[in-house]
Amino acid sequence: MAGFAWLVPRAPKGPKPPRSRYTPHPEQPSRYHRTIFISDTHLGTRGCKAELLADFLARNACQTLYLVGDIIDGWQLKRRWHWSESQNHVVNEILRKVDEGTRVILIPGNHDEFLRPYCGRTYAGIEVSLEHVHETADGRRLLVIHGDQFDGVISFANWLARLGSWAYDRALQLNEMVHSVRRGLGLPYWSLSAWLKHAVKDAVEYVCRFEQVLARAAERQALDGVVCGHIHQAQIKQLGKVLYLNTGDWVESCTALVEDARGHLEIVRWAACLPTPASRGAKVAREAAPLPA
Ligand SMILES: [Mn+2]
Repeated sequence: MAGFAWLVPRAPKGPKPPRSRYTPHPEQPSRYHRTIFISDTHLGTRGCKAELLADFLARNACQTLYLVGDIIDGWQLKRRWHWSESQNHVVNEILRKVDEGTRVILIPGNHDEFLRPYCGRTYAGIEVSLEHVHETADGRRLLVIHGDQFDGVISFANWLARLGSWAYDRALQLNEMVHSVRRGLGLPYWSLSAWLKHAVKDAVEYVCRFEQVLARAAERQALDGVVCGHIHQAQIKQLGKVLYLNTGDWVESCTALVEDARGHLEIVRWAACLPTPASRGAKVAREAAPLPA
């Protein structure tokens, strides 16, 4: 055994790291769902709202948890990896669910496509699957898939899906610069922001086409609906015969899709669910009576 001493973690030297505000082991979850779907958590990035996500996972129990892609950001791994204590809590909460009997299914996305070769295997009790058909309590069959597979079909401007608000802000600054340079050269005004508005219109069109293409994929398999992520826009809507459901993300909106015991599906916006410090006592008391699983 002596040869494996390096496997045993050593106690860290120096001062203890500051404790985070998140309590890793609350008494018990206060909300019960049949199924929880989350996606686009982007663990490994600064943008990941890990503290809120760990809190959501700790307080919400379920029979089945679907992790619908872009859970770990492997692209970020190649650049600057960011891993915080809160992100450890997220992993711990997922593993705790496995230990407590929750079925956890991970469907890799494009940012965690390094997991795709492992589809069909189970790691630490987490099933890895390219896509999955989920049957709701009321018998509807839903295709669960990340959604990036169709980026090639939605051929135009798929880079726009990644155009974050920061890029837009930079572009507006750039617009000012372009304007003053052009003025110095005696050229007429050309608005980059107007061009960007056009691009945003394209982005809206991209979202529309994404929804249509995903709905068609479910229809082709004669399914009742599709659950996806990828575009960071939580949504439930009927598109023809198909129910389109998008889980949203944990970078901006902090949303999850949940199914109750009767098969009713809804979007939870966790940041909006959190009590303000003043109302915390009352809110916790109300949540103490658990719903039937
Ligand atoms: Mn994605």
